[in-house]
Amino acid sequence: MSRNITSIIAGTPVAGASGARIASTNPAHTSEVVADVSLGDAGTFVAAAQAARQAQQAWADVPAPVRGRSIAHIGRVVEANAESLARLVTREIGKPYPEALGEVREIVDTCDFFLGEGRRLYGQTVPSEMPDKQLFTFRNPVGVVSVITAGNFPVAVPSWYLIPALLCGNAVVWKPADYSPACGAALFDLIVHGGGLPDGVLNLVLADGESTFAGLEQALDQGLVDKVGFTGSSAVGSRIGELTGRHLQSACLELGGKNPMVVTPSADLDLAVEAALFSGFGTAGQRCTSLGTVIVHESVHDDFIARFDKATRQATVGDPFSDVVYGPMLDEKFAQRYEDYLGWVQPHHSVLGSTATGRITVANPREGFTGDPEAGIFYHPVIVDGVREDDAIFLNETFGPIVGVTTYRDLGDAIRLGNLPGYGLSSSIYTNEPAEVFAFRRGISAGMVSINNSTSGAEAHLPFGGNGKSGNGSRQSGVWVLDQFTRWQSMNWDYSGRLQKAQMDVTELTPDESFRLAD
Ligand code: UN1
Repeated sequence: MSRNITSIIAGTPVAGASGARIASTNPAHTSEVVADVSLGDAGTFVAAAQAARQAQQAWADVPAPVRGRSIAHIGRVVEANAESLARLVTREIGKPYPEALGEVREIVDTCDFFLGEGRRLYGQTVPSEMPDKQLFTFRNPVGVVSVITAGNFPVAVPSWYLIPALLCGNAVVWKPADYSPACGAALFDLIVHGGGLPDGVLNLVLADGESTFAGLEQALDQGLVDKVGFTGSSAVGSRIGELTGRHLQSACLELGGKNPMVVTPSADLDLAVEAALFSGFGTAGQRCTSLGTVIVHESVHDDFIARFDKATRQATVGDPFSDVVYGPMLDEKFAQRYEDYLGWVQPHHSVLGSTATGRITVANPREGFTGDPEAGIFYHPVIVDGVREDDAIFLNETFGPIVGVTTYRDLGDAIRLGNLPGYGLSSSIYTNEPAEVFAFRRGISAGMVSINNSTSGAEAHLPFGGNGKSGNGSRQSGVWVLDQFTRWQSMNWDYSGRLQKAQMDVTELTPDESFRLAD
């Protein structure tokens, strides 16, 4: 069944399409239309920001514990709709159904965390330098938050922004990816209906990237947006950072990754191979936390690569509603970009993991494929061994089912290689040596470090985010994200009945620093 969807501003669907009309299709069966979409334009974005601006103060006036109750209800309604939302995720972006259910679970986890935060949102009472004076801190909402998200996690990652932003008393304009609009509309409905949100507190804008950017620029110029959250490529993230910087704002940026996995001589190789398979090829390698390069000690390289090759050849690829390691690419545009990355394979590399490379078709088959490869956008998994540190494939994010392998001699060099591409999102080390664990943790530039675990699969209440090309140091999730969606206000209250001047009217004690104990 296909649905018609459009932007929703102040509770009202926007009639007509000022942008294009597009069809969102199922990447596992590209002839199946999931939704007919009326895109808006830059003006739609600005109108949504105006509606948010109008609704924000009244929402901030709702007591935080009541907003927390709203989040609690959203969690329960998402849970009650988990299977139908997960089915939609699988249909619209091709994520295997058990993973899609996990993605929905991540929204529920986020709601479960923040429902209680409505009763905390703690400020502090702080002692003053002076008598009869008291100091306090308060968290204030930022105002209007614009959230622009990718479609590889079309509902979980948006919830990391939307749920805490709403809980903190902000109004929101959300622009989901243009290849996952149906998932966007479904999550929008669950949040608005489930949470009982007043009109305009959450607004949905469906638009292409360039119109969104133009709309965001206009809304910032008009003073309608106070904070931007963006998940997507490093290239677009740096444009957004530049734009928000001009308005003296710092965006919350969650960008790409070239996530390393170091496999040391003491590693349990079977465990490392299982993790490399899941983090390299799960979600067809299209997570920002997907494995980029395995950096394996030269003494275990041959053994590791033989096992990794075998496991990858045996992995089932195909219909995301059946039992597969991964399904199709998210959308044709990712397939095209992925073909470019395949062009980075050089004669000095050895290619492993499948019977062929490139698109899986009847003429270019994958052994054990489930379903009809020609119906969708499916690609062979690729392991590229013998990667060198100046190879394009080593230095750049390659969103898709491709994993590089290189070797190292001492751990310092493995850490250097892990940091070399200049990203810094996630990382992993397989070792049974505690000293190696802590040396790696200290040396690696990534915001997230896994020990004997995959680079992907972060839990929803630990700080999530990266450094370098992966982001500007902002962190999402847990209590840490509250600093993105609130601003600290400090207050001092002098009830002494006189003007007590800070630093000047402070009582001095008379310490004797020359005092020594008698021997
Ligand atoms: C992303 O790909 O943008 O840690 C986020 C993970 C998921 C989130 C990935 N929980 O792999």
